[in-house]
Amino acid sequence: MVSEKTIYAIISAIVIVGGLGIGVAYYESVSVAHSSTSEQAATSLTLVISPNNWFNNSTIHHRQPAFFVVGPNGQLSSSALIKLPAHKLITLTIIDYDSGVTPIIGENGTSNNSTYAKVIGTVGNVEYVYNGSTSYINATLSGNASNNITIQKGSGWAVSSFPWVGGASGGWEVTHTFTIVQNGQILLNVPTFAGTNPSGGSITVTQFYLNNTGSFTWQCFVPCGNELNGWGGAMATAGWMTGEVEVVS
Ligand SMILES: [Cu+2]
Repeated sequence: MVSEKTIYAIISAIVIVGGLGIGVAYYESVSVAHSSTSEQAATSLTLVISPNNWFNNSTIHHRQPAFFVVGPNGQLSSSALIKLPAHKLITLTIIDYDSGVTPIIGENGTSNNSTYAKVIGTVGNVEYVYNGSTSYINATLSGNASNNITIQKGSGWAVSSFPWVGGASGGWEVTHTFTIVQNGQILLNVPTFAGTNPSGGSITVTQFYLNNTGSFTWQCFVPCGNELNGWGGAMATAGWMTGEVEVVS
């Protein structure tokens, strides 16, 4: 006969061992999830903008511009969800194959809001622009030969905002913006240089911190889509000219 006490002891042992097992399993799943999260939230982000991507078969929706993320091994991936770390210096590089000025910039298809031609939320509120020969506001670039093309912080290449060029028929020298917003507030605004055809295209490098964790929207504020005064198509489709930024600790 097995005494009642012995049975209780056996049951207790099973419960304790089982509990330990669950504890180990839980700990492992948490640590695995944590390490994969920190892997995805790299401190450098490289984006590529291509101007003429096939959106769908409708005649007005083909040839839409889009941001792509360049992955850690150089592969292209969607910009619909971008993970970034909080409280770390993030280096952003935007390789923009698009060009052309815009008279319309801002929250809707008719706004002319110069705020979005400014660099906001980066270290020093500047960005560094390569492949440009225009007179940027606050940039002091006079010649490239002595600059030695210092990537990331080439002295004299810093731009704090882009000008309006071309008079009444011209526009802001901005093709697209990479803008992170939180409840209508601009956390980050990185405009890309409009370039000049046929030598259009530019590379923008800047650095910034994100100090709050959570989910935010990124959006281009140059209405470069179709319909809705330029705010349809790419402008309203995640992975094209808008998406989500998840800031993780
Ligand atoms: Cu755009």
